[in-house]
Amino acid sequence: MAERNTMNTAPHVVVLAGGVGGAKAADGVYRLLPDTLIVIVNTGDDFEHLGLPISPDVDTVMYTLAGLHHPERGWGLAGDTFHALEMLGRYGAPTWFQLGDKDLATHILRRHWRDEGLPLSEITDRLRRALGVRARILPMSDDPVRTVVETEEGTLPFQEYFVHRRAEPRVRAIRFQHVEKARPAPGVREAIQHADVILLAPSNPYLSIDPILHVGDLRALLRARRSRVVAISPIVGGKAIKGPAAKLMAEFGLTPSPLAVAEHYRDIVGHFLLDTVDARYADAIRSLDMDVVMTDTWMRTVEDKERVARVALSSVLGDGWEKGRGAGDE
Ligand code: FO1
Repeated sequence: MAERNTMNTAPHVVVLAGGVGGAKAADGVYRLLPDTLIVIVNTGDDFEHLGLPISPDVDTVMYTLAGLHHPERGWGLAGDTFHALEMLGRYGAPTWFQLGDKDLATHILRRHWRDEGLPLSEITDRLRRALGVRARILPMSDDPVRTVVETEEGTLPFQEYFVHRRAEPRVRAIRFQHVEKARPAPGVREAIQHADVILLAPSNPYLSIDPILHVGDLRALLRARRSRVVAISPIVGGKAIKGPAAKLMAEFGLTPSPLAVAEHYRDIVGHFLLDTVDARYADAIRSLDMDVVMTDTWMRTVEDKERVARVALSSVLGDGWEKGRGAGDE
């Protein structure tokens, strides 16, 4: 059942996001609620490369909300060039991680501010404000958490596995180094505690959302707010929308399906947004005590993103929230 919405003000929405899929879902909400959205972003993918601190998912979300993202790749900046990368290659430096010329400015400034002692959350806030992004973007933690992937070919740091090795090695396990010491970044716990809706973006559950859930007591906080949490399936028609989620599920001995995603989230999610092509899973997901809503979840256009966001928010708030009065007032 959707929550009764008796709010007269814009709902406060938190999106838990990884990279490109997370950015798309956040962008849909941003277009509806630019001033009350808070995006909590995975930083397990962060790494230091050529001396620069790279936060790929934070940047992907930030560039997307700023309307600056590369439209096809999803990561990096539209219209960027790679002259610096070419020069690095001439020096024999590694070029497998494609840092664009404009993108480099972000990493250079982040390096500068890190060296001055600023935490990632403060740096991210400065960057997003400078780019005109009205929503808050919170890294999950200011403490370093590093995703490492145990593969049949040995242990690989996340970007080695994901970008350099194109997610090809078979995965045995995923670990989040240092997560036991990581504290949620300022504002993260409060955002989850006070949100009217918490949206789990269709990001990779194992590589992008799990790192966030492992920080401090965040999973327990979400469990306590389960009736406010809605997840969008990243698996549609047996395939991942993007990236290796379906391949990973198979390697973990699971059938890639929205049901496997729902089972993974069963303790924290009360509402599940299922693609219409996967309607046959609706009853099984309902039996996990989740409310199921169906729509076309493929987000190709701005209109798609807005529509998916609207359906997700309505699943928790009920219809009518956009008019500033809730279904419960009628
Ligand atoms: N992804 C790639 O597949 N290849 C790249 O060369 C690459 C460079 C890159 C540079 C900056 C940035 O912010 C992201 C970049 N990504 C690249 C994306 C990124 O590494 C992954 O998509 C995420 O970590 C997974 O969410």
